Amino acid sequence: MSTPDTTIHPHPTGAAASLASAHANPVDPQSYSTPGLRLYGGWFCPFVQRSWIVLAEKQIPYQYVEINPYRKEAEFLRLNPRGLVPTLAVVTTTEQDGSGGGRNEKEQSLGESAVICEYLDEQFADEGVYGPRLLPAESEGVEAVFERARCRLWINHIATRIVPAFYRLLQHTEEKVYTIEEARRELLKGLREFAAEMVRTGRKGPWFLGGRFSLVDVMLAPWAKRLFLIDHYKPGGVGIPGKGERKEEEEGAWARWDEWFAAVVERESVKATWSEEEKYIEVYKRYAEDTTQSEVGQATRKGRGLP
Ligand SMILES: N[C@@H](CCC(=O)N[C@@H](CS)C(=O)NCC(=O)O)C(=O)O
Repeated sequence: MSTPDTTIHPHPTGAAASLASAHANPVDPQSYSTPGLRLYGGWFCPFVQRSWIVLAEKQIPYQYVEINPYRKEAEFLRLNPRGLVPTLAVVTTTEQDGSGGGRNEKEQSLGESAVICEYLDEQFADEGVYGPRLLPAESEGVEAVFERARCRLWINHIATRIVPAFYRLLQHTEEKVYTIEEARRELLKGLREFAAEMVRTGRKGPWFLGGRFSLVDVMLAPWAKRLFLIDHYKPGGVGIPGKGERKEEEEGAWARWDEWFAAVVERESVKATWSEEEKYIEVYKRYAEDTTQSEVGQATRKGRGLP
């Protein structure tokens, strides 16, 4: 069936095009002690960008395969019956019993961006090779275990407060039972609460954990990068108050938001996984006009939880 979604621009552009072409070839799992990875992605998709950022951050070997998830092709559905990107195919190899060096290959797959990101951080944990862990690890001590739980709490805040509010505002039309102001207030509240948590901990450094970049930053970065679409399409835009327009009690949180946002848009892995801005404007028109048939779009329209 042809929908506004099946005809979208077919491949990444800009920096993301260079990154995709640098990762066009399959990884030979025989040559690694770690699994061989294939990321099925869509250049436009913020959930995909999360996984792509983690692969880039940790310099993990992988193959990038661009697909249109709205077409639900058979090979893709075989890997992920839910038919959503990101989907990560994972090839592991094991020694063949009693043979002279032969290896067996096994392919499995994972969906769900947050699950994929945690899997990558745990599987590629050697800090000497893959850099700092993106979630505090048990080996860092008892404080780190608590910090990891706090990270998950705020990853949950992003998933349940910020991301749904982003789509409610972007898909707002005159026919909705809620007003654009209500949608805007909801998104601003989610962002402000996130920033207020960073103020509360009082850490130096731009990231959620202060000096250390983490999965919390990764989880929100793709929607932070896409806020400009709301400014482009919706009257009044996101409405983050500018300096001098802020209520006194909110000044600290918005200043902290500015600091986090400035750092996130300059992060190499975020820039490297980003296509040309005009292409996002084009591809998100169907959200702004509320004609998308995507699962996210339909769930938002029906007031249900996101897929
Ligand atoms: N909860 C999923 C959501 C993934 C998702 O909705 N991806 C969209 C693209 S942005 C998709 O594959 N849509 C296909 C469809 O709606 O049919 C995740 O975090 O990975």
